[in-house]
Parts: sequence; C-alpha cells; structure tokens
Amino acid sequence: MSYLAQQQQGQDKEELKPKLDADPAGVCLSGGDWLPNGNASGWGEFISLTPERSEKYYQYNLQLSDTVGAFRKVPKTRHASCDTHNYSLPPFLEARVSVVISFHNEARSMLLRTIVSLLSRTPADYLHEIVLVDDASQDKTLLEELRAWLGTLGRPRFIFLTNKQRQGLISSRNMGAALASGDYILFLDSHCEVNDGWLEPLLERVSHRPNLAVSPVLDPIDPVTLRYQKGNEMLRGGFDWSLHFHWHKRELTNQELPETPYSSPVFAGGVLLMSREWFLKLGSFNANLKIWGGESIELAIKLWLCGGQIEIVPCSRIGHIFRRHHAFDFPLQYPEHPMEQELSPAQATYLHNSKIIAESWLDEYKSMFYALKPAARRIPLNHTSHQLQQLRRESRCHRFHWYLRHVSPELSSMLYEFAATGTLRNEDRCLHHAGVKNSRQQLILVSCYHDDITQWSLFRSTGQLSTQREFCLSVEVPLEVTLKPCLRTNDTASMSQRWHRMGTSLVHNQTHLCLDNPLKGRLELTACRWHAVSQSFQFALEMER
Ligand code: LR7
Ligand code: MN
Repeated sequence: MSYLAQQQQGQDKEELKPKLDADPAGVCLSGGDWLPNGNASGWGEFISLTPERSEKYYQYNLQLSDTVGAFRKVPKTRHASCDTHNYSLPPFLEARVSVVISFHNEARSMLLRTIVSLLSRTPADYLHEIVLVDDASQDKTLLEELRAWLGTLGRPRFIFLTNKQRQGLISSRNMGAALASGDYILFLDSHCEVNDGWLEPLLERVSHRPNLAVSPVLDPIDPVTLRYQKGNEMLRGGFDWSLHFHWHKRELTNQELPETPYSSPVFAGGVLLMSREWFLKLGSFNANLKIWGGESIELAIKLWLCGGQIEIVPCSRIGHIFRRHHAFDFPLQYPEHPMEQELSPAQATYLHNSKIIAESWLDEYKSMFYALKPAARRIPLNHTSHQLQQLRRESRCHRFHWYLRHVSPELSSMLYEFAATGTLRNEDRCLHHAGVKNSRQQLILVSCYHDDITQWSLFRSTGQLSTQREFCLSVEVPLEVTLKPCLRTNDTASMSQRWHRMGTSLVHNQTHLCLDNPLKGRLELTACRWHAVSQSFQFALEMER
C-alpha cells in the first residue's frame, strides 16, 4: 500500500481512488483527492505556484504543468505480464529505499508532481526517505514551503538541503547520498513521474545480487504536451569512443521476452537504483566531475570493472521530460583560458568530465578518446586521482580491455571496423564538413581544435571514408572531390567512394590519384608524389595494420 493510501486507511477504498477529471493534456486523468482541501487540481493552499516565467526558462510547458494537477493518472506502459508476476521482495527492513533528487530552477508544479508520484506509487514500507537538494535555485522560498507541508506527513522522512552556491547535479547527488540512510539509493531527476509498480521489479532483482545496479525503462514525457508515452524496452545503454551516450538495439535470445530484465553496459540515462553501501564503496559519483554530464557513464564503467553488473528492468517504468535544450547556464570553467573562446561553457564542462573518465578508466584506449576529441588535450585537470587508484587496487578492478571483451562488444567492434579514425589533418588544418551551402556539401580546412570538428573513419572492409557513417568522401566526374551520402558497397557507384592508405597519402582506388590540398583550402585529386606535404593527411588515430 502506498504511503498516502496508508494515511487514509480505514476509509472506503473507493474513496481513495483519485477523482477522474478530463485532463487538459487530453491523454491523462487528474486526481489527487487526498491533497489538502481535496483540491482536484492538486495545489490547494499548501504551496503556491511558480511565478510566471518564459517557457525558455524551463524548456517545457509551464502553464500546462501548473494545470494538470500534482497527481495525474499515467498510462500503463509496461507489459501486461508484469502486473500478474508475483514479485519476491526482500523484508522491508532490509530494503529501505532513499530517493535523492537534486534540482536547479525546477518549476514548483513539476517538482511537486515528481514527489507526489513517488508518494502515491511506492509501497510505503519500502520508501524510507526522500532527500531534496536545492542546487542554488533562484526560487528561494520553495524548499521552506515544501518543508512546511511535507514535514507534517511523518513518513517517509524528508531531508532538505540547500546549496548556497551552485554545485551542479553531480556533487549535489553525492551530498544527498552521503546523508541518506536507506539500504538502497535511487537517483531521480526533478521532472519525473514514477509509474505504477515501478519499485517492486527493481527490488526483486537487486535483493538477490548485492552488486547489481538496476535502471527502469524510461518513458518519455513530451515537454510541450506533457503526454506520457511508452518508452522502448528493446534498447541497451552504451557509449562511443568520444564518450557520448548511445542506445543500442537489443536482440532477444530464445528464452527472453521483451519484459525480461537484461544486462546493459551503462544505465538508462541517469536513473539507477543500487545498494547505498556499494555506491559509497565505489567512491560515489566521481567528485571531480563538474555540474552536469558523464557521471552515470563513469559510475557504470567502474561498477562493471570492480565486480558489479547493470541491468535494465522493463517491468519498472519511470516517466521523464526529455528537454531539447539545457534549461540552465553552465558556470565558466576556465575563465581567461584561450580554450574558452573555442568552446561554450557547456562544451568545456562536458569535455572536462569526459577527459576525467578517459584518464581514470580507459587505460591505453584513452588514445581513442583523444583522437576523436582533440580539444580535450588542452583541458586542464587540477586534481589528483589517488583515491581512484586506491579503489582500483583494493577492489581489484579489471582493466578497460575486460570491459571491451565482456561488457560492450559494440565498443570493441568500433575498434576493429576502422583502419583509421578521428580528425583528418593536413599540415596545421583539419578537414571539416561545414554543412550545406547552395545545395552542395561544404568541405573546408579549419583549426583542428574546433569543438565539433568533423570525425572521419576509414573503414577497413569497404575503403569508405565517412563522417558518422552518413556522408562519404567521393569523387565525381571531372575529378571533383565531394561529400555524398554513403552508398552500399554492392552498388557499383560506390567504387567512387573507395580509398586506401599509402604512407600518409590517401589514394583514390578507381583513379589511383591522391587527395591533395595544393591551394590551402580546396581539395583536389592529383598524381601521387612521394612526401608531398599537400598530399599528407594524418588521422588522429591510425590502427595497427
Ligand atoms: O547544476 C545543476 N544542478 C542540478 O541539480 C544542473 C542540473 N541539476 C538537476 C536538474 O534540475 C535535473 O533534475 O539535475 C537533473 C538533471 O538535469 P537535466 O534534467 O537538466 O538534464 P538531463 O535530463 O539531460 O539529465 C541527464 O543527464 C544528466 C547528466 O549529468 C544526469 O545523468 C541525469 O540524471 C540525466 N537524466 C536522465 O537520464 C533522465 C532520466 C532520469 C530519470 C528518471
Ligand atoms: Mn532531466
């Protein structure tokens, strides 16, 4: 029974059901008759709404958020068999869950809906506490107002923390985890709605395997219509060599059903539940990571390497508003550093965090990362990694090649697929795809430290030289070097897209001519000349042949 239902024990069960009103979003039903004053819109007197602000401030529909109610029904998105499964749960005294939510400038109605969904859809015995960390939001009275209301509920325990100065979500979550006292810890964004029965499937998995960490399947909530949609349970999390998160398709084995829990190289985004002790033993989120980004990839790598596993559990569903843009500023990381002129503060922060992951865990494979993100070389790191080295030693963590072999075949296949990859340099400039102009793809040579400098890959098997597998360097009659969509290799026209290496030259297979940059800026095909500087093109990373 949920906490709120328990509060009203003794009342007629029928009465506990939320009143069903048509919902402005047109898809869900709102309720919330347990809220103060029985106010169905759910706000009542206990908390005032956020003052009007532009949509841009939140990057979602604030007006709708304020009107759909603190509680609303959400569609059932998990497989029907999840409802009939009898979950074998650990005794609740051994499985108390602490939920940690850090927020920066979240709309009141949104944060409240997140909390209310937890209170109403979590078995009360297992919901030990909710830790709310206000990461220096502009709204200075929200936490006090929440304390005044939530503090009166008695159970679960609430812990309120306010950062006077912005710490970022990574430190804030660490602080929350350090104060928490449950057996398990769950990190949640501040604009989520947990779906019915979200916790039981997760607890069932972790209670049998103490080193397992689990994620639910994320259901997307549309930032404009607030429509709660069904997320995809056929995807596992992963990342590429530039340390960007990606989803990979999951294939079902004979015994597997779509709703069967499955292992994953990384978490489903940033939402995860694991033993609090195990989280602390792993050193929490790497405290050198700043503000936003990378922390869940870092935790995933160290967890696998140091004896843990990760699973995604499709019977557990949590809705999350996926915003299209950041809703907050990134503090300048390197004021006065020349790099700051080339990278935005958000890019510099993300690159800084990625560099820490590469330096901490990738071992000799970190050269793959630097090949794809040359700008990371210039990011200063001013901290020591003693603690991490100690963790690696004491927990006898595997080296990164173990992760490649046993956890992420996708990442290792990227290694063998390419003969060379990364930026493509000619003298002091790099070949860059600058978009389309007058319906032609623009190929130019620019500074190699440009943050989104094009990454090229020369495929071993096909000889195609492509940007993200999308566009291939091609030669058109009469000998014009262009970018064209990559053709399938069974298409004879794809012959015009094949290249091979001769020393540092790039030779076009069909014509036996070399890629050349004779006029500093315009690519041509000319007769190959041994050691010609204008024909020398170096990839950031050349694989062994
Ligand atoms: O300085 C900040 N301080 C904060 O407390 C910046 C942000 N935050 C809060 C913010 O209010 C929000 O609650 O941190 C949370 C995440 O920030 P978002 O929602 O603006 O970004 P996001 O949705 O892209 O976050 C994803 O990436 C983050 C990288 O650090 C974290 O891993 C988030 O957990 C991750 N979110 C998800 O993957 C969605 C699923 C979480 C759930 C449910
Ligand atoms: Mn989010």
